Amino acid sequence: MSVKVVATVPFDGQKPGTSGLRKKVRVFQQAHYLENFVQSVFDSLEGFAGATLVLGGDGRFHNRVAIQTILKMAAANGWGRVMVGRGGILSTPAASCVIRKFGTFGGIILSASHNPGGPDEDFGIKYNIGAGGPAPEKVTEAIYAKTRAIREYRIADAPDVDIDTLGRHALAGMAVEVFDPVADYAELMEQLFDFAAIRAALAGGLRLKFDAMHAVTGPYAREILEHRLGAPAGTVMNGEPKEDFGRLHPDPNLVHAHDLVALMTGPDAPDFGAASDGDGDRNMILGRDFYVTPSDSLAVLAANATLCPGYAGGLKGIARSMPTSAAADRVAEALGIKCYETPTGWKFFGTLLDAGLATLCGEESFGTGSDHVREKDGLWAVLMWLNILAVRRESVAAIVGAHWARFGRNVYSRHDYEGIDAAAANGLMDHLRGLDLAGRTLDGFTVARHDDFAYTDPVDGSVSSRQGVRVVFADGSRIVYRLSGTGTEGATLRVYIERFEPDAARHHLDPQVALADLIGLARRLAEIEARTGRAEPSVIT
Ligand code: VG1
Ligand code: CO
Repeated sequence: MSVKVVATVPFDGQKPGTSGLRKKVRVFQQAHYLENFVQSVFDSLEGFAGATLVLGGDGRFHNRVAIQTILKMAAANGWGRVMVGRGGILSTPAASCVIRKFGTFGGIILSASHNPGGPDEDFGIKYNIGAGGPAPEKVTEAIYAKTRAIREYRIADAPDVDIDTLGRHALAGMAVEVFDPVADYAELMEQLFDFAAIRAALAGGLRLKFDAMHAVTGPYAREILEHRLGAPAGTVMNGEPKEDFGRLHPDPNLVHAHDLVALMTGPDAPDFGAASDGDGDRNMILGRDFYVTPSDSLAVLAANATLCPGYAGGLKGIARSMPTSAAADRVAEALGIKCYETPTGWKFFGTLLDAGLATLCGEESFGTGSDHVREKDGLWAVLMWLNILAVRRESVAAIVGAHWARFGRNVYSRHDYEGIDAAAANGLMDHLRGLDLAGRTLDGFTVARHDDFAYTDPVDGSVSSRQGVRVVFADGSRIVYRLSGTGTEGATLRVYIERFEPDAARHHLDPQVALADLIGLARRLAEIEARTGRAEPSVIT
């Protein structure tokens, strides 16, 4: 094999964020940029000689180019085999599934998830460990340290591999196995959920629509929903993965999934609607003219999990990210199990899942999942909802309404201020940290606690600090502020507002109305308009 050793110098800012390294495509297109990062990943790992790596991405612009580069670098660095999803396609949860099923050393996922794609948009890369989950912070820190010291990388001098033909190919002495990215994942879903019951419900008139947003879940949803479950052709909309996601913003929320939302709120709406993001790990759940917040979705899934064959034995525990509402905590309490509170990002759930402390996990950012893989999983959540609908034979709104009536409602909203000036955003966070709020009463709310969330992992003892400023009031209401770690332009401020409402007569109020006083307080406390120039958030979920 002919290996080139290429001299290079470090790039600034190759620090993985909430979920891998995300930058503009143009940044990744610079000579040596991707190579530096990939070599740094390999240099931070030990013992992979001859081992297998899983590789794939969400199909966005630059995916194919990056895959060829990574294959040649893997060969030159001594990997034994790389398993590549056909066409370079592999959803994030399917990558986790395949890493676990075949016991591979790890995997590389190419995605900027919910960020737009195309030559002027975003690209991303992240490394997943052998357990199938995102690299924990100690690994991402080691990778970052390598990026700052890198002097050379290794790459095979070989022609491109045909990644569109299934089967085994040779690349400079390494095996490249092109596999069907859907089959193993679909098989796992069949083990967890009652496909016969869902099929019967669909045949009996349950109508659904799934918006793949021209991203990676199209082929998965068609195979599972239309072929295996018998939903009519056309159930999956925007089902062709496109390099620019058809110029859509592949973020399944009320703003960006507007076609689906219009359908679900229009005349003759289906019973159930759902959407997923760029790389297939997020989900949005809708009923007929009804939006299920991700925090509520986690709680409802937890309360109904035993209706699904894969969870019939009950849950070991639940885990949620700190900004996620406490709705799941109430279910955990009723079930007599623990609810863990972690920092934002799926990488923090891995140790809890591996140790058997939690079965279900969720984030307010449209992420839900379980111990079946080590990533959040969009289609999994859709199937779990379908399984529950098939058994309960009630509408989405009725199921959520009954849930609130039993547990009370954690009224919740997130306000995002996207693309604001980074220095202003950091100044705002410093201002919030510096306030002296404990014990004070603001607009009638008494502050019980004011801190910057820090987390000690109960399994491995690792500590993560500065994970979000919390202002918690005596009645349990709270405001949380943090800056996004997935954006590529300026900064994004996220404000999370929550209040517990036990009174069923008030459960059907619009959260923006029910939370209006806290929303106003949140803006004033952080001086959002004065510091960012924004009077209103860009996205409300
Ligand atoms: C956001 C979400 C976080 C999620 C992360 C990755 O991070 O808030 O909950 O885990 O995206 O999701 P941030 O740092 O921008 O708030 V995905 O689907 O983009 O991989
Ligand atoms: Co995603």
